[in-house]
Amino acid sequence: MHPLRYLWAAVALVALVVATDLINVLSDQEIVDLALLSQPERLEPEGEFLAPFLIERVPGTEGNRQVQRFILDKARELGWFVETDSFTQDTPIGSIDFTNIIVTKHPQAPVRLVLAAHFDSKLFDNDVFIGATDSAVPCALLFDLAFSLDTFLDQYPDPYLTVQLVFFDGEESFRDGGYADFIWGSKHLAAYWEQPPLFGRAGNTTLTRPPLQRIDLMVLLDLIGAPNPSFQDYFGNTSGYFQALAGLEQRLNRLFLVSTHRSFFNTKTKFRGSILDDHVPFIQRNVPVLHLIPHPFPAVWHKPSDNADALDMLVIHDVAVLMRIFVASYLRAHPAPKPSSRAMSPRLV
Ligand code: 1BN
Ligand code: ZN
Repeated sequence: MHPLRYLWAAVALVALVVATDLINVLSDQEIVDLALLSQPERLEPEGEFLAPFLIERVPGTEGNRQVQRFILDKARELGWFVETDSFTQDTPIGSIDFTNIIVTKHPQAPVRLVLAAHFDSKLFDNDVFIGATDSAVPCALLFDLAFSLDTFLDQYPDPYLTVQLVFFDGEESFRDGGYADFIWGSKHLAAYWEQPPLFGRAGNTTLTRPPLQRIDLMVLLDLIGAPNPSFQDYFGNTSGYFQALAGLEQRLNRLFLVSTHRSFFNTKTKFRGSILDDHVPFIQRNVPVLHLIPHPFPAVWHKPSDNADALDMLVIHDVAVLMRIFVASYLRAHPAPKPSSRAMSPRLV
């Protein structure tokens, strides 16, 4: 066998082990209990989590600032730790202020499972663009996840791993000017997070490491909410998590806890090609990424018709339940590492 084949076989084996671990870590009863936490009305177009995002929210406009205030208010209501990353940049339409918002359950936990989406909407010169799937629904799903799982997360008062939400600003280009005019917020945050925190640079603990190195996995949600999504296995190093999502979806189906009864995950073929999005600056810095964006994109993509009428509430509900079960399984499967006997043994002189 060619040596590369051994490598691929090893990668596939690791993916299988990761997937099996995550799929089975919760009991049926725990899955049922978590699924029953759903309050689908909060994710409806008039609902508490979605309605505030269904407005034009182009960076630097009042609509964008209104959505920022909503995210900050909701995060404080949750009682999670809130940070902002604000900066100004020259863009093809002039100098624009951007703000990324980061919301963390347990900021002292050394390692983070990041769930991310962009809250800005694309500038249309002669039309109204709401971007219901792009990315109002993904942002609402982040809040649904945080509110519904908060009590579960309280069971880990001093955890090793915590949940961190990232709301990116400026994902959309203003004038389609290539990479320079695109993903303004994520480029800034990834570069900022390469630096160690300003406080406590002395010492070398996980808390003084650059935030980028504290990310265990970044799950980026985009273009979700239209009927019949088909998520693809985009990256070999997170394929195990992709397979785990597909396996958890099957368990939910068997337990009659999802309503669409057809898989959202293409587990048959590996995706060829690349999709540019907010994950790129993080991938470039070796952060493992799971990209939850359907391919093909929704038919309404970057059209004025990407509004509340484009949404399939059953799909949104099913994705919400699946994300909740995935995150709970992920936390359960990643307890704090036991100190190794090497680290515990007295230093030999
Ligand atoms: C996704 C949603 N994207 C923008 N809105 C990223 C993208 C832009 C993907 C252009 C492909 C082409
Ligand atoms: Zn878009």
